[in-house]
Parts: sequence; structure tokens; C-alpha cells
Amino acid sequence: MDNILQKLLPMQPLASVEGRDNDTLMYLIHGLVLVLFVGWAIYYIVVLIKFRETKNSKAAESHVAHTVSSYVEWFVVVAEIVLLFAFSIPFWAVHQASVPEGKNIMEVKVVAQQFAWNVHYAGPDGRFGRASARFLEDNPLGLDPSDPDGKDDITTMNQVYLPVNKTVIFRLTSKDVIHSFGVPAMRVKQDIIPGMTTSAWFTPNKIGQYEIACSQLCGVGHYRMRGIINVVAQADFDQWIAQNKGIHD
Ligand SMILES: [Cu+2]
Repeated sequence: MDNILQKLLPMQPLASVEGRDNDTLMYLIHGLVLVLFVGWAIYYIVVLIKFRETKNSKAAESHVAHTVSSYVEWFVVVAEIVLLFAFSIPFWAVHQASVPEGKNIMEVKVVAQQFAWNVHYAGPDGRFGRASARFLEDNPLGLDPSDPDGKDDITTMNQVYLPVNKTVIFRLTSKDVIHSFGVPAMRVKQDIIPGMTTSAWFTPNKIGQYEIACSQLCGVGHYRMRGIINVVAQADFDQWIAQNKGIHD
């Protein structure tokens, strides 16, 4: 079934646990729209033939009474109510309106700028160093050099490393204009607003490389505002953290 749907409506191969709900919703909405499209097309052709001018030289003043059309309308209304209340609203509540909590979750901070992604890891101590706009001239994330929590932090540009099968929450903000954190393979898209912190989260379940594409037109270099998410095995991730602690790229 999945293969047939994937052929009908090709999407990037899915690489997160939560993305499945997104894809189900996509298929259902497209399915309904397909039914509506075919229905309207048939109706259009029928009307063109049935009410052609040579057969109906005089316009009828009274409307055509049909019960079929009202059944069809009710079907569409019910289908849309089901899509909204049984799928879309629960999806929003689980994946967008709330952020998961618990132990097996890691946090990564991302500061977007024209036209790059600055990525900030807490390092082995699990605590993020303080950042302030005062230090932005010294380093791209504005890390305060006097804060001991920041000494082992790792910062990278356009490169994200994640262990597979672990939920990650991205805390997103921007230095300049509105950007959008779009990761198609994870089915995630979240606006990034200067002066605000927004969140996006997912659980990557396939080792590989995935693109972060800025999804909000943010200036002349928008097209090249790309990052890479490297999903690796937990052991490789631990090694990466150990090798890079304190390195601010
Ligand atoms: Cu951007």
C-alpha cells in the first residue's frame, strides 16, 4: 500500500517516526481533492452536453431540482469534518502544539542568519553556555567567553549531527530576518522569528544525510541557505561529541 501511495504522490523518503502521521494526512487530503477534481470534471462535461445551445435554445427560468447533488454536498462536508477533527486537529495537538519531555531527548539550538545555520550543542556537560548579542561580533552565536558552561559547547555552521532513534528538539531563533527551518525528509517546517524562540522536533529513524532548506524567502542568498543533518549511530555521535567538545567552528 505504501509503495502504491508513494508512486501516486511521490514525497522524499521518510526519515522520522512522526512523519508517518504527516504522510497519512497528506494522502487523505489529496485523495479527497482527487475525488472532487474527477467529480467536477465529469459534471462539467455532462453539463456541456446536456445543456448545449442547440437542444436548449431558451433558458429555463426555474432551477433544476435534484436530490443527488445534495447527497454529494453532504458527503463532501462530512469528509472534510472527519479530516479536520479526526486527523488534522489531533495531528496539530501532538506534533505542533506540544513539545515532548523526558530523558531520552536532546536539545540543539539553532541561530539562523542570512544565509547560514549556526548550530549550538551543549557539549558533554549538557548545559548551554550563555549567549548575548554583545558577543556577536566575536563569534557567530554570541557565546559569552566568561561562562564556564560554554567552554565545552560545540558550535558548527550548516552541519547538524544527530544520533538515530533519539528525539531531538531544536530551539530556533534568528539574528536578522524571518527564516524557516525546513527538513523535508523529517516532515518538519517551522518559521524562525528574530527576538523569539520557536521549537521543532522529530525522532530520526534512518541513518543518512538530510537537507535543511530555508523555507522562507529571506534575501538574495536564500537559495543557498542550506544545512546538512547527519543522522549517525549513537556510538558515532558520542565519538563526535568527544572529539569536538570546545570546538567552535
Ligand atoms: Cu533563510
